[in-house]
Amino acid sequence: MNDLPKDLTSQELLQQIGRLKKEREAVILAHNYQPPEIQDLADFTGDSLELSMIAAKTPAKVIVFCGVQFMGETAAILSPDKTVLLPVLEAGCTLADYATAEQLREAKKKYPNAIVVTYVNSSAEVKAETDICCTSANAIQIVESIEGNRPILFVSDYNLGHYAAKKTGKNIILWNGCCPTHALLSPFAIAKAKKKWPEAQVIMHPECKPETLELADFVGSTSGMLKYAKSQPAGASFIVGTEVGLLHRLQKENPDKTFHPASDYLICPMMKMTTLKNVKDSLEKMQYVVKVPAEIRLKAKAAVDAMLQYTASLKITTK
Ligand code: CIZ
Repeated sequence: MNDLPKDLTSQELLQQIGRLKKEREAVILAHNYQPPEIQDLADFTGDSLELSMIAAKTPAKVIVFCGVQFMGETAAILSPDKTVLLPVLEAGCTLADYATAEQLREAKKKYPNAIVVTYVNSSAEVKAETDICCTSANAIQIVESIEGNRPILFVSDYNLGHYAAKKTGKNIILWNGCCPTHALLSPFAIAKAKKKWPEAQVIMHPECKPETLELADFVGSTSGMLKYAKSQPAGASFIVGTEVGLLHRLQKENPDKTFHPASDYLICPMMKMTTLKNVKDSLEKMQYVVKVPAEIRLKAKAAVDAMLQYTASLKITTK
Protein backbone atom coordinates (compact mmCIF):
# COMPACT_ATOMS: atom_id res chain seq x y z
CA MET A 1 0.00 0.00 0.00
CA ASN A 2 1.40 3.41 -0.75
CA ASP A 3 0.04 6.39 1.10
CA LEU A 4 0.63 8.97 -1.61
CA PRO A 5 -2.34 11.34 -1.95
CA LYS A 6 -4.54 10.16 -4.78
CA ASP A 7 -5.23 12.43 -7.72
CA LEU A 8 -8.65 14.06 -7.65
CA THR A 9 -11.03 13.13 -10.44
CA SER A 10 -12.25 15.82 -12.83
CA GLN A 11 -15.61 15.71 -11.09
CA GLU A 12 -14.01 16.30 -7.68
CA LEU A 13 -11.88 19.12 -9.07
CA LEU A 14 -14.92 20.78 -10.61
CA GLN A 15 -16.77 20.57 -7.30
CA GLN A 16 -13.86 22.13 -5.42
CA ILE A 17 -13.50 24.87 -8.03
CA GLY A 18 -17.22 25.67 -7.67
CA ARG A 19 -16.96 25.89 -3.89
CA LEU A 20 -13.75 27.97 -3.92
CA LYS A 21 -15.15 30.29 -6.56
CA LYS A 22 -18.07 31.15 -4.28
CA GLU A 23 -15.84 31.57 -1.23
CA ARG A 24 -13.47 33.89 -3.07
CA GLU A 25 -16.24 35.75 -4.93
CA ALA A 26 -14.36 34.97 -8.10
CA VAL A 27 -15.16 34.96 -11.79
CA ILE A 28 -13.40 32.57 -14.17
CA LEU A 29 -12.52 33.86 -17.64
CA ALA A 30 -11.17 31.58 -20.37
CA HIS A 31 -9.71 32.50 -23.72
CA ASN A 32 -11.08 30.83 -26.85
CA TYR A 33 -7.79 28.91 -27.22
CA GLN A 34 -7.93 27.24 -23.78
CA PRO A 35 -8.47 23.46 -23.50
CA PRO A 36 -12.14 22.39 -23.82
CA GLU A 37 -12.59 21.46 -20.13
CA ILE A 38 -11.35 24.92 -19.09
CA GLN A 39 -13.66 26.67 -21.55
CA ASP A 40 -16.56 24.60 -20.23
CA LEU A 41 -15.98 25.50 -16.58
CA ALA A 42 -15.47 29.24 -17.23
CA ASP A 43 -18.12 31.87 -16.51
CA PHE A 44 -17.13 33.63 -19.72
CA THR A 45 -15.20 32.45 -22.77
CA GLY A 46 -14.03 34.92 -25.37
CA ASP A 47 -11.24 36.73 -27.15
CA SER A 48 -8.94 39.14 -25.38
CA LEU A 49 -11.12 42.16 -26.23
CA GLU A 50 -14.31 40.58 -24.86
CA LEU A 51 -12.55 39.26 -21.77
CA SER A 52 -10.83 42.57 -21.02
CA MET A 53 -14.21 44.32 -21.25
CA ILE A 54 -15.70 41.78 -18.83
CA ALA A 55 -12.70 42.16 -16.49
CA ALA A 56 -13.23 45.92 -16.45
CA LYS A 57 -16.90 45.63 -15.48
CA THR A 58 -17.20 42.55 -13.28
CA PRO A 59 -18.32 43.02 -9.68
CA ALA A 60 -16.27 39.92 -8.70
CA LYS A 61 -13.39 40.47 -6.28
CA VAL A 62 -11.13 37.91 -7.88
CA ILE A 63 -10.58 37.28 -11.60
CA VAL A 64 -9.10 33.90 -12.52
CA PHE A 65 -7.75 34.46 -16.02
CA CYS A 66 -7.29 31.19 -17.87
CA GLY A 67 -5.09 32.43 -20.66
CA VAL A 68 -1.58 33.81 -20.98
CA GLN A 69 0.36 36.49 -19.12
CA PHE A 70 -0.48 39.52 -21.27
CA MET A 71 -4.19 38.78 -20.81
CA GLY A 72 -3.88 38.64 -17.03
CA GLU A 73 -1.86 41.86 -17.15
CA THR A 74 -4.53 43.59 -19.24
CA ALA A 75 -7.16 42.60 -16.67
CA ALA A 76 -4.93 43.90 -13.85
CA ILE A 77 -4.36 47.17 -15.77
CA LEU A 78 -8.11 47.70 -16.09
CA SER A 79 -9.10 46.46 -12.62
CA PRO A 80 -6.46 47.50 -10.07
CA ASP A 81 -8.87 47.03 -7.16
CA LYS A 82 -9.39 43.35 -8.00
CA THR A 83 -7.09 40.40 -7.56
CA VAL A 84 -6.18 38.90 -10.93
CA LEU A 85 -4.90 35.34 -10.85
CA LEU A 86 -3.11 33.51 -13.65
CA PRO A 87 -3.33 29.77 -12.88
CA VAL A 88 -0.06 28.97 -14.71
CA LEU A 89 2.83 31.33 -14.00
CA GLU A 90 4.84 30.21 -17.03
CA ALA A 91 2.03 30.72 -19.57
CA GLY A 92 3.61 33.45 -21.66
CA CYS A 93 3.21 34.56 -25.26
CA THR A 94 6.00 34.25 -27.81
CA LEU A 95 4.47 37.02 -29.91
CA ALA A 96 4.46 39.40 -26.91
CA ASP A 97 8.14 38.57 -26.34
CA TYR A 98 9.03 39.96 -29.78
CA ALA A 99 8.83 43.52 -28.46
CA THR A 100 10.44 45.01 -25.37
CA ALA A 101 9.84 48.53 -24.06
CA GLU A 102 13.49 49.37 -24.78
CA GLN A 103 13.17 48.26 -28.43
CA LEU A 104 9.99 50.28 -28.79
CA ARG A 105 11.61 53.40 -27.31
CA GLU A 106 14.41 53.01 -29.87
CA ALA A 107 11.91 52.58 -32.73
CA LYS A 108 10.04 55.71 -31.58
CA LYS A 109 13.30 57.67 -31.84
CA LYS A 110 13.74 56.36 -35.38
CA TYR A 111 10.15 57.30 -36.37
CA PRO A 112 9.38 60.36 -34.19
CA ASN A 113 6.31 61.27 -36.21
CA ALA A 114 4.72 57.84 -36.01
CA ILE A 115 1.71 56.96 -33.92
CA VAL A 116 2.20 53.69 -32.04
CA VAL A 117 -0.55 51.08 -32.41
CA THR A 118 0.23 48.01 -30.33
CA TYR A 119 -1.42 44.64 -30.51
CA VAL A 120 -2.84 43.76 -27.11
CA ASN A 121 -0.60 40.67 -27.20
CA SER A 122 2.21 42.67 -25.58
CA SER A 123 3.66 43.33 -22.14
CA ALA A 124 2.38 46.11 -19.87
CA GLU A 125 5.73 47.91 -20.33
CA VAL A 126 5.26 47.94 -24.12
CA LYS A 127 1.65 49.11 -23.75
CA ALA A 128 2.95 51.94 -21.57
CA GLU A 129 4.97 53.20 -24.58
CA THR A 130 1.90 52.99 -26.85
CA ASP A 131 -0.63 55.53 -28.13
CA ILE A 132 -3.47 53.08 -28.72
CA CYS A 133 -3.84 49.31 -28.43
CA CYS A 134 -5.75 47.03 -30.76
CA THR A 135 -6.82 43.40 -30.90
CA SER A 136 -7.35 41.22 -33.93
CA ALA A 137 -11.09 42.01 -33.59
CA ASN A 138 -10.64 45.76 -34.05
CA ALA A 139 -7.20 46.27 -35.68
CA ILE A 140 -8.65 47.44 -39.01
CA GLN A 141 -10.95 50.03 -37.38
CA ILE A 142 -8.24 51.29 -35.02
CA VAL A 143 -5.75 51.71 -37.90
CA GLU A 144 -8.44 53.35 -40.02
CA SER A 145 -9.14 55.83 -37.22
CA ILE A 146 -5.63 57.31 -37.47
CA GLU A 147 -6.15 60.51 -39.38
CA GLY A 148 -4.27 61.48 -42.52
CA ASN A 149 -1.15 59.79 -43.73
CA ARG A 150 0.66 59.84 -40.41
CA PRO A 151 2.95 56.79 -40.21
CA ILE A 152 1.74 54.03 -37.92
CA LEU A 153 4.27 51.95 -36.04
CA PHE A 154 2.42 48.66 -35.68
CA VAL A 155 3.75 46.50 -32.84
CA SER A 156 4.42 43.54 -32.77
CA ASP A 157 2.65 41.19 -35.19
CA TYR A 158 4.01 41.61 -38.71
CA ASN A 159 1.23 39.59 -40.31
CA LEU A 160 -1.65 41.42 -38.60
CA GLY A 161 0.03 44.76 -39.42
CA HIS A 162 0.47 43.69 -43.04
CA TYR A 163 -3.18 42.66 -43.24
CA ALA A 164 -4.32 45.98 -41.71
CA ALA A 165 -2.13 47.91 -44.20
CA LYS A 166 -3.61 45.95 -47.09
CA LYS A 167 -7.18 46.52 -45.93
CA THR A 168 -6.82 50.22 -45.09
CA GLY A 169 -4.07 51.49 -47.41
CA LYS A 170 -2.50 53.22 -44.38
CA ASN A 171 1.19 53.96 -44.06
CA ILE A 172 2.21 51.18 -41.65
CA ILE A 173 5.72 50.47 -40.38
CA LEU A 174 5.78 46.76 -39.64
CA TRP A 175 7.46 45.12 -36.65
CA ASN A 176 9.46 41.94 -37.00
CA GLY A 177 7.38 39.64 -34.80
CA CYS A 178 4.84 36.87 -35.22
CA CYS A 179 2.78 34.22 -33.50
CA PRO A 180 4.75 31.05 -34.28
CA THR A 181 1.59 28.95 -34.20
CA HIS A 182 -0.25 30.97 -36.85
CA ALA A 183 2.89 31.75 -38.87
CA LEU A 184 3.39 28.00 -39.25
CA LEU A 185 0.25 27.60 -41.33
CA SER A 186 1.44 27.33 -44.94
CA PRO A 187 -0.39 27.65 -48.27
CA PHE A 188 0.61 24.00 -48.78
CA ALA A 189 -1.28 22.93 -45.63
CA ILE A 190 -4.36 24.82 -46.83
CA ALA A 191 -4.15 23.24 -50.28
CA LYS A 192 -3.94 19.83 -48.62
CA ALA A 193 -6.95 20.55 -46.38
CA LYS A 194 -8.97 21.85 -49.35
CA LYS A 195 -8.26 18.65 -51.24
CA LYS A 196 -9.53 16.64 -48.27
CA TRP A 197 -12.62 18.81 -47.66
CA PRO A 198 -13.37 20.50 -51.01
CA GLU A 199 -16.82 21.74 -49.91
CA ALA A 200 -15.49 23.53 -46.85
CA GLN A 201 -14.98 27.29 -46.57
CA VAL A 202 -11.58 28.38 -45.34
CA ILE A 203 -11.73 30.73 -42.35
CA MET A 204 -8.47 32.15 -41.09
CA HIS A 205 -6.91 34.38 -38.44
CA PRO A 206 -5.04 37.54 -39.57
CA GLU A 207 -1.94 36.40 -37.66
CA CYS A 208 -1.38 33.94 -40.54
CA LYS A 209 1.16 34.83 -43.23
CA PRO A 210 0.01 37.03 -46.16
CA GLU A 211 0.47 34.26 -48.73
CA THR A 212 -1.63 31.89 -46.61
CA LEU A 213 -4.33 34.51 -46.03
CA GLU A 214 -4.68 34.80 -49.82
CA LEU A 215 -6.38 31.37 -49.72
CA ALA A 216 -9.02 32.33 -47.12
CA ASP A 217 -12.72 32.79 -47.82
CA PHE A 218 -13.04 34.74 -44.57
CA VAL A 219 -10.41 36.40 -42.39
CA GLY A 220 -11.22 37.40 -38.82
CA SER A 221 -10.42 37.24 -35.12
CA THR A 222 -11.72 34.31 -33.10
CA SER A 223 -14.87 36.29 -32.25
CA GLY A 224 -15.17 37.23 -35.94
CA MET A 225 -14.92 33.58 -36.96
CA LEU A 226 -17.56 32.57 -34.41
CA LYS A 227 -19.90 35.24 -35.72
CA TYR A 228 -19.23 34.31 -39.35
CA ALA A 229 -19.76 30.57 -38.77
CA LYS A 230 -23.07 31.34 -37.04
CA SER A 231 -24.21 33.38 -40.04
CA GLN A 232 -23.70 30.49 -42.49
CA PRO A 233 -26.43 28.00 -43.44
CA ALA A 234 -26.94 24.68 -41.64
CA GLY A 235 -24.79 21.92 -43.09
CA ALA A 236 -21.92 24.28 -43.95
CA SER A 237 -18.39 23.08 -43.26
CA PHE A 238 -15.21 24.99 -42.50
CA ILE A 239 -11.45 24.58 -42.53
CA VAL A 240 -10.32 26.57 -39.50
CA GLY A 241 -7.00 28.41 -39.70
CA THR A 242 -6.40 29.33 -36.10
CA GLU A 243 -5.39 27.69 -32.82
CA VAL A 244 -7.35 24.45 -32.45
CA GLY A 245 -8.93 25.54 -29.15
CA LEU A 246 -11.48 27.56 -31.11
CA LEU A 247 -12.91 24.41 -32.70
CA HIS A 248 -14.48 23.42 -29.38
CA ARG A 249 -16.60 26.57 -29.22
CA LEU A 250 -17.31 26.61 -32.95
CA GLN A 251 -18.65 23.05 -32.80
CA LYS A 252 -20.53 23.55 -29.54
CA GLU A 253 -22.32 26.67 -30.83
CA ASN A 254 -22.96 25.23 -34.30
CA PRO A 255 -23.94 21.57 -33.90
CA ASP A 256 -25.41 21.59 -37.41
CA LYS A 257 -22.06 22.51 -39.04
CA THR A 258 -18.70 20.81 -39.39
CA PHE A 259 -15.28 22.22 -38.51
CA HIS A 260 -11.89 20.82 -39.52
CA PRO A 261 -8.52 22.10 -38.26
CA ALA A 262 -6.49 23.55 -41.15
CA SER A 263 -3.48 21.72 -39.74
CA ASP A 264 -2.78 19.43 -36.80
CA TYR A 265 0.07 21.74 -35.80
CA LEU A 266 -2.06 24.75 -34.89
CA ILE A 267 -1.48 24.32 -31.17
CA CYS A 268 -0.26 27.07 -28.84
CA PRO A 269 1.67 25.24 -26.09
CA MET A 270 1.23 28.15 -23.68
CA MET A 271 -2.55 28.16 -24.02
CA LYS A 272 -2.66 24.44 -23.43
CA MET A 273 -0.84 24.58 -20.09
CA THR A 274 -3.93 25.26 -17.95
CA THR A 275 -5.47 22.22 -16.22
CA LEU A 276 -8.42 21.83 -13.87
CA LYS A 277 -5.94 21.26 -11.03
CA ASN A 278 -4.16 24.56 -11.84
CA VAL A 279 -7.49 26.38 -11.59
CA LYS A 280 -8.34 24.69 -8.29
CA ASP A 281 -4.86 25.44 -6.87
CA SER A 282 -5.08 29.01 -8.13
CA LEU A 283 -8.30 29.65 -6.19
CA GLU A 284 -7.18 27.70 -3.14
CA LYS A 285 -3.72 29.29 -2.79
CA MET A 286 -4.61 32.61 -4.46
CA GLN A 287 -1.83 32.12 -7.01
CA TYR A 288 -0.38 33.58 -9.18
CA VAL A 289 -1.29 37.19 -8.53
CA VAL A 290 -0.67 39.38 -11.59
CA LYS A 291 0.89 42.68 -10.55
CA VAL A 292 1.63 45.69 -12.71
CA PRO A 293 3.62 48.55 -11.11
CA ALA A 294 1.45 51.68 -10.71
CA GLU A 295 3.51 53.92 -12.99
CA ILE A 296 3.47 51.40 -15.84
CA ARG A 297 -0.16 50.58 -15.20
CA LEU A 298 -1.41 54.13 -15.60
CA LYS A 299 0.42 54.66 -18.91
CA ALA A 300 -0.62 51.25 -20.22
CA LYS A 301 -4.22 51.89 -19.16
CA ALA A 302 -4.34 55.06 -21.26
CA ALA A 303 -3.50 53.00 -24.38
CA VAL A 304 -6.00 50.23 -23.52
CA ASP A 305 -8.71 52.77 -22.61
CA ALA A 306 -8.14 54.60 -25.90
CA MET A 307 -8.89 51.30 -27.67
CA LEU A 308 -11.92 50.47 -25.53
CA GLN A 309 -13.41 53.94 -25.92
CA TYR A 310 -12.92 53.94 -29.67
CA THR A 311 -14.33 50.41 -29.95
CA ALA A 312 -17.38 51.42 -27.87
CA SER A 313 -17.93 54.50 -30.04
CA LEU A 314 -18.02 52.23 -33.09
CA LYS A 315 -20.32 49.84 -31.26
CA ILE A 316 -18.09 46.91 -32.24
CA THR A 317 -19.89 43.97 -30.75
CA THR A 318 -17.94 40.80 -30.79
CA LYS A 319 -20.86 38.45 -30.20
O1 CIZ B 1 -7.20 38.74 -29.43
C1 CIZ B 1 -7.19 37.57 -29.06
O2 CIZ B 1 -7.83 37.17 -28.13
C2 CIZ B 1 -6.37 36.60 -29.79
C3 CIZ B 1 -5.03 36.31 -29.29
C4 CIZ B 1 -6.89 36.01 -30.84
C5 CIZ B 1 -8.26 36.27 -31.27
O3 CIZ B 1 -8.46 36.57 -32.43
O4 CIZ B 1 -9.18 36.18 -30.47
